[in-house]
Amino acid sequence: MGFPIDFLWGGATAANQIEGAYQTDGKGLSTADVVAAGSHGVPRELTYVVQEGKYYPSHEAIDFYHRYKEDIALFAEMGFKCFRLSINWARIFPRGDEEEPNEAGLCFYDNVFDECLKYGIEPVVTISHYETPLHLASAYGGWTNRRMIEFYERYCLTLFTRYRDKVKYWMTFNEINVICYHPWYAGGFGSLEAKDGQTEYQAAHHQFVASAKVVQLAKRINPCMKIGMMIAYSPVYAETCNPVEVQMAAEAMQRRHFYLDVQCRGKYSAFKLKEFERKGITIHMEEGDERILQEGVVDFIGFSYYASTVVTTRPNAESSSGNMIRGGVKNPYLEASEWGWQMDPIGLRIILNSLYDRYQLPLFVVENGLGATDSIEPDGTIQDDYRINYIREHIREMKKAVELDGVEVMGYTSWGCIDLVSVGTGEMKKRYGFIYVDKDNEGNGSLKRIRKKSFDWYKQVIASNGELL
Ligand code: BGP
Repeated sequence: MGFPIDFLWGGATAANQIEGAYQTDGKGLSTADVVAAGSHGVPRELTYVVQEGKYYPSHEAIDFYHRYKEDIALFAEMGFKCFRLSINWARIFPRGDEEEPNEAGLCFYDNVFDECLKYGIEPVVTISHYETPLHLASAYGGWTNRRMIEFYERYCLTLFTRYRDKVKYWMTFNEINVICYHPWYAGGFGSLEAKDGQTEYQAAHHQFVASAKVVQLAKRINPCMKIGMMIAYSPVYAETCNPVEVQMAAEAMQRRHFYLDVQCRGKYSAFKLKEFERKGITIHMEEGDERILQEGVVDFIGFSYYASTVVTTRPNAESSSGNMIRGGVKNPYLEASEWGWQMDPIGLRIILNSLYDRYQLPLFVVENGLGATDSIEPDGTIQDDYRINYIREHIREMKKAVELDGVEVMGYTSWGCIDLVSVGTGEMKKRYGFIYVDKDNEGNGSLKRIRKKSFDWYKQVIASNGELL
């Protein structure tokens, strides 16, 4: 009973949200470096170049680049078994299309991985997490261009060879399904928001092929490597038992399953091909692409889960502000976070089951957490019971999926284990961490790290392998 003995407990981050040092040691600009901060209700601005006088949160972030030793020591103190981080592509290939990598960038991640391994922390690496070298976006149109496959392969060849004996777990693209909603983040083209259409799906196809190719590449370099996909996945409920709404909800789930089908089963789903036909979308495939997709299926499914959504047929129904895969209406049975995300721990059990039923692959909850405002008490402590409650309830439901339903879950990494920059708003105020970072939305603060109440709580969760919640 309980979680497997080798369950990967830990925390998750992404390079552009923590590292800072955006031009240090030869790093090139990335697509994340030209997105200025917004705030709750105020959208972020994509400026395409760095503009004087604008505030770009990725430029300093929480300065993990210079403080990784201190931060990893804190993760070790919590007993982390793994640490999910991403590699900033523009540190390794500053423009993206060079033949040779930047040695200083490679050294930085050598140091980070060595620091993790020193404490027995397994690095779990996202190869592309919402950033692309800016040059690849401006000169090639990002993932709309098929040449991205070759640049990505070269980048991966460099990583797999260099970190052959340091990194076992990799994920090819963060939230691959987000490319159709936020193409700049996920694909280095277009704008911050978009409707799914021809351009987005063609870009997704290039990512599918790139991902499948590097799954095989990794196995050639080190057969022990485990390569996963990563998707933003959450349940969509019908507001009533009206079959029309139930069908709407099923179609919303199909929009997610399409990405999983390609990366886990190795082919395009029938429902998607029909949809493309109806919409006049044609995916340009080259000879051999279908075979590549079939031969490059992933070893595990990583996914992010924060909140569920509800669909309705009611016209003018009040919408909920949702999350990255947004939309939907208010769920009267759930409470929403300060940022309007409808918190739904049982939803986690539901999706663990639906994913496992459908693919029978090991599942990795690589993002889950509560973005909330924290305040420092007069005695210097941070009493984040709301965060403890959120994570506790989600772990409880994950435990049921393991114990009662027999779902194979390999790990859990809470999102933003240390406070970091929010993707959606660019804020620091939307905090997820067990560790507080002294920095505000305008970029002021000492960057000092402070353990929150949740720090000790999570430590005990890990020490008891999820028994003491
Ligand atoms: C996911 C991203 C993460 C992270 C998280 C929280 O979609 O993969 O990078 O940021 O969402 O979102 P936000 O930062 O908007 O609160």
